[in-house]
Amino acid sequence: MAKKISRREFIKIGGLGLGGLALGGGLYRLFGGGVNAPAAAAIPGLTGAVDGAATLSPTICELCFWQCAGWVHKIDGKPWKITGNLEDPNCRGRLCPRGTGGLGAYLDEDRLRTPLIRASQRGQQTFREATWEEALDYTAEKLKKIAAEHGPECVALFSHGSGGGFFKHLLRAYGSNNVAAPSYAQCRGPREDAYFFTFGEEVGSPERLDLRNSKCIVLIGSHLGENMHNSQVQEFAEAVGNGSVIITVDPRYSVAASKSKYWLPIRPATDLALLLAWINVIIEEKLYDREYVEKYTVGFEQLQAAVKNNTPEWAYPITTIQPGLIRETAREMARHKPASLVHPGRHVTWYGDDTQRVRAGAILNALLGNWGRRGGFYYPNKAELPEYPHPPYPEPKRTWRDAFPDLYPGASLALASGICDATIPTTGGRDCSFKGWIVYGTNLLLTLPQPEKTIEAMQNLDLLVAIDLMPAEITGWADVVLPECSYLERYDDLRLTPERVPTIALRAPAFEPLYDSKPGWWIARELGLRLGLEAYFPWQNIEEYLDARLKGIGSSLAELKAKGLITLNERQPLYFEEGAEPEFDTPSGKIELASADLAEMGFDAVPRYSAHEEPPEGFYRLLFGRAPTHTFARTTNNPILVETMAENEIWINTKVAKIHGIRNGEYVVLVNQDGVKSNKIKAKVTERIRHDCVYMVHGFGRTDKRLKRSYRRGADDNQLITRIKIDPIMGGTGMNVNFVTFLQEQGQVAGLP
Ligand SMILES: Nc1nc2c(c(=O)[nH]1)N[C@H]1C(S)=C(S)[C@@H](COP(=O)(O)OP(=O)(O)OC[C@H]3O[C@@H](n4cnc5c(=O)[nH]c(N)nc54)[C@H](O)[C@@H]3O)O[C@H]1N2
Ligand SMILES: Nc1nc2c(c(=O)[nH]1)N[C@H]1C(S)=C(S)[C@@H](COP(=O)(O)OP(=O)(O)OC[C@H]3O[C@@H](n4cnc5c(=O)[nH]c(N)nc54)[C@H](O)[C@@H]3O)O[C@H]1N2
Ligand code: SF4
Ligand SMILES: [Mo]
Repeated sequence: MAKKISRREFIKIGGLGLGGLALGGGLYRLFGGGVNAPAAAAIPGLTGAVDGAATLSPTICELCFWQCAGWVHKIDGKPWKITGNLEDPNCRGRLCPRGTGGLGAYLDEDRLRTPLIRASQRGQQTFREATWEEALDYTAEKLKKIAAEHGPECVALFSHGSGGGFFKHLLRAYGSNNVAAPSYAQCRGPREDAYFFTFGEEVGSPERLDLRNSKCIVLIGSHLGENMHNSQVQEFAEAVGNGSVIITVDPRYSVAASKSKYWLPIRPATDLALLLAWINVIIEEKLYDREYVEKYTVGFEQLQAAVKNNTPEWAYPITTIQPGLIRETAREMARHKPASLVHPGRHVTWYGDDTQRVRAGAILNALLGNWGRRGGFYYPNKAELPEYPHPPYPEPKRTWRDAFPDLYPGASLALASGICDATIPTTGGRDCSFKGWIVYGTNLLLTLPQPEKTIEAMQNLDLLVAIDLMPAEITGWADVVLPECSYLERYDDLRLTPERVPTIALRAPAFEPLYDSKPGWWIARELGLRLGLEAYFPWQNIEEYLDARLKGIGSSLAELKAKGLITLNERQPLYFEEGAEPEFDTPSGKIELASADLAEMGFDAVPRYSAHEEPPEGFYRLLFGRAPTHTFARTTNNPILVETMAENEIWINTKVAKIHGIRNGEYVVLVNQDGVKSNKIKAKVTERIRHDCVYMVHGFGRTDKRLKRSYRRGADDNQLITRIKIDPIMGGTGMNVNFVTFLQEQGQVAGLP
């Protein structure tokens, strides 16, 4: 699809200018050593609380992917604390609880300590300790063999996190472009594609939402405050403080719902019906931004005709939301337009029709006229650095796409789940093209649905390398485990953040790597050298690499080490200016209320509701989400953060608990529709959730014994996700389609005959 290329082109960020930068020193001695710190380093927490020499080094938090810039404080060389960088738009000087507990990632004594090589068959956890020489030689030999026998395209990279960029570079130099991440097909993929089909642009991360100026915010799921993405939560809090109207649609009374004027406890899986009813009201009552719609959009008549019958009365029995409330909330949204925003969501892979559901929200946003408007979606700036020069990458002979020529035409990135499928020789007759997996900072057994399938795929591999910090479940299945040092012990590539205020930020090591762990950039380069790819790694060390990139814009590593972050000067307007004639990267050049791209691919140009399967009698839909002080399973063993929450709970409606004879605080075992059982999990009996679903926080119920603090604490949602609904447009895996009931001690299904 030609448009896909132009999207990629669009995302490649244009030029930038920079000025007014002065070089600073290295680390600062704030006490006892003559303070010479610029304003950015004047951390409030340091005001006289301790004696002794404090030094600061710049970091970028790796506890999640919001990538907040901060400072690591040491007293006499020992870790003290981490604080946010005041100049950083992602954190505005304040880290979230996870980032504040980041020292735990460094201090965790359960960390991987040395390279490991498998000593028996996969599935049995027998490894021998190896030297780096041995482990890297072993890996490189296997990679060479796969390239010679099957072609380099048969190796895929799964990656999540900053260091993944170096492995992506390695893989592309080696000859494969199969780079996947669960953060696409298991997370925000449908959203990016839905917005692309509508506005010709993705939403991106951090999301380009002008929340702080919004007068009305609609959250579909999106449990902000539990989903702790830093500046977004701060802006949401500002909006709440300013009296903005919050409308939260969630079967669960989330933290966000508790801050809302309207909580719509919708029947799970029916949001598309509600969105269509809202569109219907806004069109029928002529509440949309008429001038905006006329000037910037196409497909209005088609949309109007398509939603004609989607009245609030139609939506009521589907969603259980009263028609009066649907009308009232639609009018409320319209009253505040264009500073009225339907949040596009982030983790949106719920029911398999996710691209269309998110698109309905995008259409609503277009009707409210908020794209390019204050309080809606702003236009992010540009942040760019020249690449370190390297030879062009070889052209891969095949990609993951060749295994799926007929499916998921809207996918803009490789599907982690698709690569998994194409590794199993028999899956749906897909070409078994994958022989090697390099897995960087992603714990596939907890984050790819249908873990049995992931295991089957891994059993078909010639090589599985895991580069991780912790003995995560995935490392137990690897042939080679390469221990990366924590983010506090390494440099990484620079953070380029466009947003309202464009910035470039640095992560520098605050400590020497503990044990025999190494930074990702070093591991990738050493593998590159062993594969004969030295032309792609011409730099001797990371300092040289970073300095060269920064010199390209007149800055330097020394400057970034001193400041942590630089702000770029070149700006573009955040909102449409008066009389602007913006071009949208869609087939029509306008915002597409009816999508020509989707129609051409054979999908509905305007989203249409169809019903999803409901839980059988005695079963409840399993929903899952986030807790403020943990990130997935990344942090569940973190010695600081475990103090805040050591296990998860299963939220059960009071009436349901009564039917099953479950008391608050007692342990239950969940069993899903396919008979798969969970680890025991504490019941949270509450009115805060509907009767037809249950809810847990993802990331618990760890199964690797080496994780001493988290082993078998709480339950793992992923284990129970044995069924998925795949989005036909882009291949996202809808995971909220599993149903569970409760087992009592004797192994009987509670409440059932
Ligand atoms: N603290 C913390 N913050 C995080 C993360 C973390 O691990 N920890 N992870 C980050 C990442 S990668 C992501 S993608 C985001 C995810 O965070 P979000 O994008 O906010 O994820 P959701 O899946 O929308 O949120 C789950 C909410 O959706 C509700 N829900 C479930 N099913 C339905 C439904 O059918 N309809 C409606 N209306 N609501 C439903 C649940 O009850 C729950 O409240 O969080 C980010 N922020
Ligand atoms: N069942 C279920 N599945 C899900 C979700 C869910 O809520 N439930 N959420 C989905 C979402 S929104 C997303 S974004 C994806 C995320 O899924 P993944 O990409 O798998 O992300 P994480 O769980 O963060 O991966 C964590 C791994 O990174 C390792 N790690 C931590 N720090 C470092 C480091 O500095 N270096 C290296 N090399 N490794 C490190 C951890 O030890 C762990 O093994 O999962 C998706 N899948
Ligand atoms: S939001 Fe929190 S965990 Fe994520 S990068 Fe920022 S401080 Fe770290
Ligand atoms: Mo995500």
